Amino acid sequence: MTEQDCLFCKIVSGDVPATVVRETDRTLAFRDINPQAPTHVLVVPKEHHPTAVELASSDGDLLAELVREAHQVAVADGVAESGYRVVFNTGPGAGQTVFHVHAHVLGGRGLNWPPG
Ligand code: IU
Repeated sequence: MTEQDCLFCKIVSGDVPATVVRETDRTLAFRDINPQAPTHVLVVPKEHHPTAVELASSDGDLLAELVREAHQVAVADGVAESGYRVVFNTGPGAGQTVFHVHAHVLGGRGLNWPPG
């Protein structure tokens, strides 16, 4: 997939609508279209990076900002105290379908371990 075809690049540019919950100069957080928990928000960098591990190598500060923003989403949704999960699906075998790195922020219900 090229960046021109990337769904999350189109959400960042506003060409595809999304319910945005937080924005910084370098990140955007929006509600997942198919929520798996009462809070299910995706936090993405505005720049295109395919995976968390690639972002860790090329811009570790930006990866850290995604994690800090995930916490701010949890605070804003009132799930930070009870606990929430931050997930980076990495690779098709782990269920990654959009190759623009995104932190899933899940909370608002009991979360089982191990995950499915
Ligand atoms: P994944 O980790 O790559 O599988 O996550 C992609 C997520 O993007 C998934 O949870 C979808 O429900 C979500 N999503 C979205 O929020 N908006 C969309 O238009 C599409 C997928 I397509």
